[in-house]
Amino acid sequence: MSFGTTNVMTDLTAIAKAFSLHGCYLAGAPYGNGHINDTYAVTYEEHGRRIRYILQRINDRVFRNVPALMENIQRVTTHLARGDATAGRRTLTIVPTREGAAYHRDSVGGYWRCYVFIENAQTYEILQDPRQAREAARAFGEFQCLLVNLGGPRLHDTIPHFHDTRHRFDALQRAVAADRHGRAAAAETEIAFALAREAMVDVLLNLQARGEIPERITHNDTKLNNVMLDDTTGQGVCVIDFDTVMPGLVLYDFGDMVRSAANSAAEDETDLSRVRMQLPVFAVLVEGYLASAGPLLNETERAYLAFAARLITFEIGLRFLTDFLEGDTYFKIHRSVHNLDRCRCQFALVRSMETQAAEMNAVVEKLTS
Ligand code: ADP
Ligand code: GN1
Ligand code: MG
Repeated sequence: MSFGTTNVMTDLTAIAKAFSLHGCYLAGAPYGNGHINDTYAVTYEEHGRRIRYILQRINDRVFRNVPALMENIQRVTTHLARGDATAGRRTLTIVPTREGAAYHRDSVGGYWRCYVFIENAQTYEILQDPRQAREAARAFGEFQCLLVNLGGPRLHDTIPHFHDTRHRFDALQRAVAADRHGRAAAAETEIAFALAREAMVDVLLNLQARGEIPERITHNDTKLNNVMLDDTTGQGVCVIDFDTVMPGLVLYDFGDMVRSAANSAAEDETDLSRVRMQLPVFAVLVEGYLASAGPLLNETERAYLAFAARLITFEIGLRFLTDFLEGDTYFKIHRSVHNLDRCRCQFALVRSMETQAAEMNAVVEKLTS
């Protein structure tokens, strides 16, 4: 499967025609900074008004069962929209194909879907203001709460073992042993950093196996750029990117908010002296998250909030490192050592959280007592 079409305009017009969109196609262009799917914004003119939509080619190398994934998303979006008059802005809305399906297959077998564009709101790659952290965390916490009473069968696991840190650690070890691209030497320091932290990987898995932390429906990809913040009020209006909404642990969701929002630098910052877990932002994240999800959490979940941030940052570092060693087949990259840079940044953040572990736990204790 190839990503990045050579003739985007022509393709997009043809793809857009498959969906139940009205009016006149005006323009379309790549949009956003996701690492997985190919996202485009398309503009239509209808009765003199310009209306935008999101068209996405779903990465079917990453998501092996797109029909199951879209079934999850249909169930989740329908549930979130129920009884909410403002749902068009507050949750993703699938635009069906002209045949009424949730996705379209193009002439080469690619999977496409269309969403209503959430206007007057945006996503951020790096936090601009601590208030954004509060709103993002509150919105993700609210999302978890709203899904507590999703009826019907268990959601599909769209990526098996997604946040199974033991599985991710073992995958790294296999990639190092195989070293199929001769890159292990370049990542010697990072590999050693990872291997020295094996003790972390089973902690949440063991708590889950002992029944101390429950499986719930979680988002599983709660980075800052997966929540839209209102341009006027700054409120977290809409959580997006539902591809990994499936059964999981709320702690991973909280942890990934910290990884992405409390980092003082970008996810791929190469000047590691700029990478730091900002304690005041962490405190605001805890506060925002507890404001919505507080009543949902049990004692153990509360006690592991700070640890979860360190664990998920470590896990995502492992994934970037593994992908680097395996020849960059998973995450989109924009330069040759991009995945290694991302890994280094995640590990620098882990280190920063290690040195601030006591302070992070003290913040949680204060805000939960
Ligand atoms: P990926 O899985 O590749 O991360 P996303 O679904 O997160 O893809 O979309 C990528 C970016 O596109 C988001 O970060 C966001 O900026 C933008 N985006 C996605 N869906 C919408 C939407 N419904 N309205 C407005 N912007 C959106
Ligand atoms: C990917 O799709 P996107 O860019 O929101 C990835 C996450 C990683 C993240 C790291 C399905 O998220 O798991 O944490 O990159 N999504 C998938 O930035 O693997
Ligand atoms: Mg995304």
